[in-house]
Amino acid sequence: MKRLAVLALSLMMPLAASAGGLTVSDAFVPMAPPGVMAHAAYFNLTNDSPETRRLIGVRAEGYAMAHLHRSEEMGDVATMSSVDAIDIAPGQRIVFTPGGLHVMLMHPAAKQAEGDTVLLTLTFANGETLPVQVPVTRLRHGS
Ligand SMILES: [Cu+2]
Repeated sequence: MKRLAVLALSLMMPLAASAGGLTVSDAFVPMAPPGVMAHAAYFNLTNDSPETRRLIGVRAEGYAMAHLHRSEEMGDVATMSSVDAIDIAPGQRIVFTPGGLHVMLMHPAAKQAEGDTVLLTLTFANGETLPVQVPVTRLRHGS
């Protein structure tokens, strides 16, 4: 039984994508609640290169818009603001997580189902792009 559990876990592990010393791992997109036209993508972004890299934007296939956002709580009120750029120092890992940094996905062309993937393309100030296939998961994963 233990072996089966390990196999199931490895099948669920999201694939990592990397380019030029930048690696995206543990990426997931919780499904949008019914009737909601926006949801978010989360992942870890690690810089193993010797230079600071600057994330300046993101595209998402199948969505009219995708933006870098940061959630903040002001007392009882949760707010989001857009983020123009994120610097990732050599050796640094930036964590996109519920309640913090996230990629806002707006106006999907089609409803997502669990097991679908969303192609995100991260764009950097030096012109580099990093494509990553992000699995769609059940609501509230990790939150
Ligand atoms: Cu947002």
